[in-house]
Amino acid sequence: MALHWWIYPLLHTLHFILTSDAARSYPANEVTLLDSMSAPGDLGWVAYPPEGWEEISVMDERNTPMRTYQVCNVMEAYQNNWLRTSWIPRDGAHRIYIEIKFTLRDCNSLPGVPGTCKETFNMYYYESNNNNLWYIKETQYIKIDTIAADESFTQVDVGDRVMKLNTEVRDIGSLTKKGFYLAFQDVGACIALVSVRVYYKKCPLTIRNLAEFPDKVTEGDSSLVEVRGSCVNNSEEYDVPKMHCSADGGWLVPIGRCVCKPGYEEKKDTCQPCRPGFYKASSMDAYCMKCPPHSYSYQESSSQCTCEKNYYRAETDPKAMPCTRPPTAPENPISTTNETSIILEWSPPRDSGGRNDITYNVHCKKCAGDSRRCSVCGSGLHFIPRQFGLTYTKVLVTNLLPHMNYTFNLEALNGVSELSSRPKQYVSINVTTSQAGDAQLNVILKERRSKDSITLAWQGPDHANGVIVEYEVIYYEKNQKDQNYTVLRTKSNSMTVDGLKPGTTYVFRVKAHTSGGHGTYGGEIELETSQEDMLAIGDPNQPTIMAVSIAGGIVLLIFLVTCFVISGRHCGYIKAKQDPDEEKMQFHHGQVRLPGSRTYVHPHTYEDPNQAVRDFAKEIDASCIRIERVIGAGEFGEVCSGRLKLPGKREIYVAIKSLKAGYSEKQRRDFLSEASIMGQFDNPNIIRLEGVVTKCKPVMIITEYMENGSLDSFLRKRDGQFTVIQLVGMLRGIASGMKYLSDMNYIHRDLAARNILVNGNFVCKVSDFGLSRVLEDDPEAAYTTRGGKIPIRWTAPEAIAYRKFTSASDVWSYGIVMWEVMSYGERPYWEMSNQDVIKAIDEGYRLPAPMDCPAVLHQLMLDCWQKARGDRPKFGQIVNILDKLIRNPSCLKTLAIDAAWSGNSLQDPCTPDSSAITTVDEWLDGIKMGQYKENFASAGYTTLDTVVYINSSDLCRIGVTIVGHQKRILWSIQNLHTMANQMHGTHIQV
Ligand code: ACK
Repeated sequence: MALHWWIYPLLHTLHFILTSDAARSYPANEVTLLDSMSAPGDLGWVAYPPEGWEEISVMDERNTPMRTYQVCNVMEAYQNNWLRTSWIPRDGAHRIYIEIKFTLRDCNSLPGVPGTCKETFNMYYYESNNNNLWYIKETQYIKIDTIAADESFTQVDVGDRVMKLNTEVRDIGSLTKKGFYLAFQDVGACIALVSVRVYYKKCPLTIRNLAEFPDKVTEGDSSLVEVRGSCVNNSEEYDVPKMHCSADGGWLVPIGRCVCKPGYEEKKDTCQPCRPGFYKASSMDAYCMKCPPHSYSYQESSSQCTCEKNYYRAETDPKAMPCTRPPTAPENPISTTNETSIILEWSPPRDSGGRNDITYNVHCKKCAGDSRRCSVCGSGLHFIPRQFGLTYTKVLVTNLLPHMNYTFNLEALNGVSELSSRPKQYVSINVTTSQAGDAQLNVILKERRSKDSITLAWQGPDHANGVIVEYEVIYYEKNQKDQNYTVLRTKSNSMTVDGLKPGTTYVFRVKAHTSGGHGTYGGEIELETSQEDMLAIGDPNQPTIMAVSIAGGIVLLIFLVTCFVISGRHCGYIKAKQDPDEEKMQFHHGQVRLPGSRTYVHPHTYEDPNQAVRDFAKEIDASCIRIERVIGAGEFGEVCSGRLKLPGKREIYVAIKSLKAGYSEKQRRDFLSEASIMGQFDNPNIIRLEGVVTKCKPVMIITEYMENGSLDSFLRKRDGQFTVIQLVGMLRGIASGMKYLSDMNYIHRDLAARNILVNGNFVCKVSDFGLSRVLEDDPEAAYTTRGGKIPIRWTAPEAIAYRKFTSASDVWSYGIVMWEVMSYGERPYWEMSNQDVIKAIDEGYRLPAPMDCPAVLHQLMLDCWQKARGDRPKFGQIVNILDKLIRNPSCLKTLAIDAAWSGNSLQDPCTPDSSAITTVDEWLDGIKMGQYKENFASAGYTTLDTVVYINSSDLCRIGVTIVGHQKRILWSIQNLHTMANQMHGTHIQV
């Protein structure tokens, strides 16, 4: 049939439209089975009858033919023109899509066409496993649809794009045979079938979460198909990777993922090897990381870095941790021998090897007499807290044998010591146990004589080397030892020897057997039986006991009838208390220090003040002191810092106050009175006296050195730099020192921040104990109307008014110190004159809360400033309140408002438990971490003093892995630390 006149411009237009159609590349999720536009060669389509559909080819710009089909038999009725495609393989697809592009002429626009002209055509398919059918009956086709044009056109006007190309898509589902044919039936329309594309949909290969998902043909219906992905190279499954393929070829709902193996990191859907110098230890780490210090990786894809020579990584060390090495040996070993026991102390090694898990082992060797017979000490010795794996630099060794040379080799270890083949480094201490362990008995307390018997009683040895098992008494007639002597044994410390001759002199000697061995006999004692029966009670101070020293041994005959013995020490005074403010003592003068002693002895109770100095202060040889620099000026002379090295003790830093030349005797007395007062105190929050130099000039007082000087200037220099908890920690320390002083009935009278010293650990210690200081030394002191010189701003009203100084007036001063601390060294009452301060206080005015001061602390200050001194808290109460605040810092959150007038009473600032926490379990319960009790216990953290050294890696190790829980526990440990530091000076003691 001849081509219709309208078709040529149409084909040109189509040529333009189709070849410029960028969409000739199809979406990735469509697989084309047939494309009439791009099929090479003959399409092989069949048209019948022959005068129906007609193929028209045009060339595209690449000179390849584009085939189109047209039919336009509109002038004749009863048209039935079929165009059948070639066989199209199904290719496993379940649902097939057919996209047709065509133009359709509007019947009305064709001049003279009859009413039989159509504007639709029909589309059919026929399923078949064969591709060689040459004839299909019309009735065998299944109709897909009747296709009408969205746009038909009336005239051809290509320039204005009047002609519209229609695109229609239909689909057929549930195909079962290998392939199918499509057919287009024209029943009398004017159609140009420009393009037929047959395709199906698939979910295309993709990589998601490092898993590769292969092509997946969609299902015929609309269900989702689960597809399992496989991990890309160098990755591994973290969680089974899956996705779902939807009917329209889209991937949905990715689940699971793969992760790059150790040594590889993710880059653009692949796993790339770590570069040399980098590593990735775990597949769970995101990126390769630089090798930590002292390690390297020379190769790609390293999962860890190799430690440099002589550096190691412990099994439990994280791979990100620098490689470390064993520590050097401990340093500065010191031993303090106490006959039956030795305290060994040392300093940590100079080089910790880069780790903080240092422990110490103590190896012990003993050599009897000459050093050729040596052996390992064995299990007889007791090491407290333990011999191996010590975490502190101190150990107590008990149960030593007498007459032995002990060598203790101290070794420091850390987590990589085992890995090093280098010889271990030790530091040694040699100790020889002394005769004192012999339990030699020299003291006969009483004896009773008759004509044929003598009863002896003796005092046990001062320093027994172990538990006393029994005593051995040897006796013989005077000058008859070689002929006859008798040995008797007893478990008690008295014995009656019978069967003696009347009027005869016998010689007795006693020795003790202890679990540590046999002692040697004590001195000879000669006793004579009576001529007649009589009873004689020996007077311990009379020479009825004839103690004769052997080999220079001194017979000690003092039996202190009225003395009581505390811990084996002689206690030398009896207190006769009069007024809590002023007490007088009778005392026995002896060279004693009084740790734990309950009452302070005023140096004025001594007739000879030098004796007080001798009693309470140790005389130090001036050669042991090295003065380094002047740090201040005191009333009596310079204050210097320097070092003190006493024999057998480690060198320490000290402060040295010296008495300037040309002093009067009174000045010397007053100067040294500070030492005889300070020397009576033994508390971590009281400045410690090391000793005095009185035997040469200048006279000096040596105290511990406090690196940060006095508290007021210290705080002024660090304005705003501390947390409230740290400030409360300092206040707690001061209160604890004051509690100690008040318990000893010592009244300070000049408690102020300028008289508190601060050491390097920020531990505050009360200082300034000179007798004259309030009168002379304190620049703040002013004369009162009654003539006394008093630091008005710090002093309680009753002390200013009528010199009523008590511990309660010290509490008032403590309140002022609190205010100074919380305001970082502000001057109390600012520039008000002393007179105005006295007046204001009398009228009820009290210092307002310093800036940012918690309300509870200001309340405590106000309580210290109660007018009636009995209403003020005691220092013990203040310590308890501050402890509670440290345990419950949330109580410190509410800040005080700036208005404070007296009239408040002391209240418990925070309600939670008033009982002190003493066990690890109580502590964990208290911070609501009770679920970790077992973890702590099984890791060996059974006491609070072991807990304070825990860090976050320890917590991980013992199974506290939740970061929030770690934070809570560490935060609470921080508070325990603060308390421990304030209570013990620096650390909780072993
Ligand atoms: O505020 P500071 O530095 O601390 O200046 C004074 C100065 O000497 C005069 O008393 C300082 N000072 C007194 N005793 C000691 C001590 N034990 N350790 C360190 N400094 C001290 C004080």
